[in-house]
Amino acid sequence: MQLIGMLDSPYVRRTAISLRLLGLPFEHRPLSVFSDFDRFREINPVVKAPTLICDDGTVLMDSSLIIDYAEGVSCRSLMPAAASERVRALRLTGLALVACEKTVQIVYEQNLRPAGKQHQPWLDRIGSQLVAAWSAIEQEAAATPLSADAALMAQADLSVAVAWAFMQLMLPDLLAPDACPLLADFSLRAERLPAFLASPQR
Ligand SMILES: N[C@@H](CCC(=O)N[C@@H](CS)C(=O)NCC(=O)O)C(=O)O
Repeated sequence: MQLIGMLDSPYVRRTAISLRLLGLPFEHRPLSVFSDFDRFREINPVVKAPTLICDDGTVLMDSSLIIDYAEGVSCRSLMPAAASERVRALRLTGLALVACEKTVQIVYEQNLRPAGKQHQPWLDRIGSQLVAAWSAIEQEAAATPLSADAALMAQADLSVAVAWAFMQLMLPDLLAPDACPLLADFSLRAERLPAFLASPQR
């Protein structure tokens, strides 16, 4: 299978890390949805990263759907089976995906829209949603620690780690360094894991 997209996309990176943790070999083709738009469009006309080309040629997109497919192929899961752990994992993964989405929205608003056409109330709104997501994740981490153990790392843990590193890379001034101490420490430990080192965001 081939994974298409740049690892500076948190969606591509969470997919790459998931594939590695599931033990699935894949070829990574780091095409940009911007600078490689035409080449990307030849593979997937809707130009979404990540895109996965399955071994039978089927083209999939959306990180969560690709991970769902990969779990089926590998007969393994990065989600806990027990109901109470699973609901926590779903909540954390959802919060991490919101954090990714709001970071991307801010970056697109600031980088793609001409300065005079940027809408500050919209930027303020998505900034507040992003801060709320990190605040909720920090609270969850205080209640039950996230796992940066290679053998125990699950979808919620890796999605939070990827989202945090992406936000730090793109919007380093958004949160004060000590705003989320548990997440900052967790991120340092997660980024040392082999699956993360093999999927660098830059
Ligand atoms: N919900 C999707 C979001 C993917 C996404 O928005 N990817 C961005 C790159 S970070 C993209 O493809 N942007 C180009 C576009 O939307 O036109 C997922 O989980 O994969």
